[in-house]
Amino acid sequence: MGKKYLIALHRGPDFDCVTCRFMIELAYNIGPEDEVQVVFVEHGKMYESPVSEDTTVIHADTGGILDPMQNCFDHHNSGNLLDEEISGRDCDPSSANAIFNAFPNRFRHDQLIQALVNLTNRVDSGHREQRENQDQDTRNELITKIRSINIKRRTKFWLSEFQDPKEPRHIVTMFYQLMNLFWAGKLSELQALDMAVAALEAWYFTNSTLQHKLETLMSDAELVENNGLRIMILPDSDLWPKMIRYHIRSTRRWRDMVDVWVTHNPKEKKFGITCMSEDLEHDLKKICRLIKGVDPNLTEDDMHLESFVLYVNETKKITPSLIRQAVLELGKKARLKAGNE
Ligand SMILES: [Mn+2]
Repeated sequence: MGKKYLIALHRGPDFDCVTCRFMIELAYNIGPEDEVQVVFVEHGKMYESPVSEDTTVIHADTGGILDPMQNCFDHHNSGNLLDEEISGRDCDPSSANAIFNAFPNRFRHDQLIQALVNLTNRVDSGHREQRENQDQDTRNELITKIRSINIKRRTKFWLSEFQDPKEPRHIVTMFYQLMNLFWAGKLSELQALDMAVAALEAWYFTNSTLQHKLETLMSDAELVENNGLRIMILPDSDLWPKMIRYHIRSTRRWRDMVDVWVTHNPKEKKFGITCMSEDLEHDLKKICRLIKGVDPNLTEDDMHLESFVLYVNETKKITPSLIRQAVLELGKKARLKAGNE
């Protein structure tokens, strides 16, 4: 049998509430068999109504108390009379940050959650400016989109429009648009919150799976050092080269380790090559010339540059070993150039 939870947040929820609601699910290991009820209370207040004995009541971003043992996570913890040292000390920048610190085993090594909490810390204090600076067109477009949604449908179903958010900051924008609809009386605050939480779930679960896939791919990669140029040849995969590039760039361990990397997608018969250096375009053009040098019959269609990745079609002549040879050649040329200067 599932467990019962009641999560109390403050009226007119902000993005901190969204992040807390999402992180509570991870921290308390809440599954689909469990029952979760979300209630909104006046700013700073506790939920006072009686609940059944088997219900765990969790307060986040309201209640004035920061006490993980009591399931209370409010960074505005000046009301915590039981613990005067805590109220005197610097408060957490957000309640999400307080939850993060309260569950080190769950969150400490989770880079995605760390990034989400950092974002929440920034927007929780500055979301007003963010709201004002939004591009009016994007805003209207989104509002029209949301209006066209049948709000009577079940949350996760009508979320399909937002199910593939690329980054949590897009969800921040989306959430405040939804809150504008709430203030205009077109959406309940629970609907706005649920949509944003579902979007966060989509972002988190897609990316944690992807992150795992990428890490596996990287650990199986071949790293060749040629005259100081570090080349990473990744195993065959159908992962999007742009995604791999983004992952390498945003992971320090990889970023400091690789200069050039090569992917091969045997299904689409395509190679992806990119450089991590600052002189990226120059380097990629050099690779273009090198590959053309090996196969002069190569046409424009066989090779194109897109979003910092050079794509090369696999043909009878353009084989994995040819690409390898061309990329290793780059190491030699780089050394020569350095020697001349
Ligand atoms: Mn708040």
